[in-house]
Amino acid sequence: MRSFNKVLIANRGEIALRIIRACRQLGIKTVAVYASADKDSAHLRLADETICIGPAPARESYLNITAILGAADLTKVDAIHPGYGFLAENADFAQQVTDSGFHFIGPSPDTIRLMGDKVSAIAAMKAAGVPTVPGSDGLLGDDDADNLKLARDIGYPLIIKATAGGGGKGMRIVEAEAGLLNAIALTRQEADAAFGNGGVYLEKYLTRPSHIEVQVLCDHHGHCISLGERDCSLQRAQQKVIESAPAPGLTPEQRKQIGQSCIEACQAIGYRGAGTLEFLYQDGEFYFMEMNTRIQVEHTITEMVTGVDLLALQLKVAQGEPLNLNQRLIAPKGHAIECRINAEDPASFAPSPGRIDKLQVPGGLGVRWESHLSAGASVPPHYDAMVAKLITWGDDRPEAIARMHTALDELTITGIKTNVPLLKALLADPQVQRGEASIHYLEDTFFPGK
Ligand code: MV4
Repeated sequence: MRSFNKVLIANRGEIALRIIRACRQLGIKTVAVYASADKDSAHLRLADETICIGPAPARESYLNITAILGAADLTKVDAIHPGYGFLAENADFAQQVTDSGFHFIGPSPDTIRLMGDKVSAIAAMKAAGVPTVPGSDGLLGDDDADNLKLARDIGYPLIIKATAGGGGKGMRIVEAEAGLLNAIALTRQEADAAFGNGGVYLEKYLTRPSHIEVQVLCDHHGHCISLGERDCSLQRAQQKVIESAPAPGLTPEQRKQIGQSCIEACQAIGYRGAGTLEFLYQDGEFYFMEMNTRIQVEHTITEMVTGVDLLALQLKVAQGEPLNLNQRLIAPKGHAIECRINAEDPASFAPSPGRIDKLQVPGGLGVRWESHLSAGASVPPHYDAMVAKLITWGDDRPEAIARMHTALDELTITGIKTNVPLLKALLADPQVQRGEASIHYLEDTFFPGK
């Protein structure tokens, strides 16, 4: 079993800070790469070494594989952690990392590729016994008559999806047969233009599902555990806003059953590392949507209810350590909520970059602040708007919400605009408090007609 002496973090912001913290606690040295726009980011001060890999635009820095591998060579790291976003689910990057003699902290390139192609991901999960959405069970062919018949058998409304898409890109809802063929052609065209792959598939469209995802972790010795589930239904324009763990409204039996299905599926495909299986949940049934082969933004709420340091486990597993946690020990306790703090105008959602003037962060029992922000630092316009995560834990959902209200009231950030007003409004909403929101609730309730 190898142990890493030094790890390069190929990412920025709060997740780079999170990874550095986990490495430091394990006695692993860290190399933080950064684009020039991030030169005053607080996490750089905690890294053992820092290297500027390019100018601000992501394609010239955080997406610049040559620059990242060059930095890894220069600093003689043992492994590279991709974080989330950027190159985290890029199979070619994972391949080039291992071809260059470094460990990639994540699953194999083949697994990343398998899950990146939605049709192959669904086929693999279905074969392993995971419940999937009734649909075309594969790519649509070019025969119009076949597609019309297939659609009729599934039943309208339907949704057409790009197999190379994901995260909401390359999807089109079809209400009735008259629109089917045109919708297939359009979705193919858009997918080909966006992903270089026009493959599309069909699914029954679920009209008011929740979005529930299951966190798994698998070691290199075939041992997988599930760390429970998260509800991520509160989203706007395919961007999660507030996440909760555990998912409200599930029975212990449902919890156990879906967790077991995910473990068996991961074992069947030889999954390694941290992963998340995303489901739509409607009328008591789960339907597999896609699998994320990275650590996710909202890993934090799973950590709060299980007490497990997911980043430390991810690193240990990548070093070849056997999971010393067995499933019986994972007993989620209490309830956790995460609010994503975005640098954006609360009314228009336009990005609001700028220099942080004052920063006063909340604290107290059950309150967790995850951010690289510091007073005087700048929020560059080049990257995702999320600048911090505020997480609270309580014995139950009401207590977690009460703590979140107090924490949001304590939070002071001046110099940029943020979405805190929307977060407060959401947490004051009775349906949100009961944890009964579907994926359309936020938009339908707070931005009707948008
Ligand atoms: C769906 C769906 C309803 N029925 N598939 C959105 C992103 C990608 N994960 C797939 N998505 C959806 N797939 C079927 N058969 C609704 C969505 C969807 C969605 C899913 C989860 C969270 C937020 C969403 C927002 C809009 C649409």
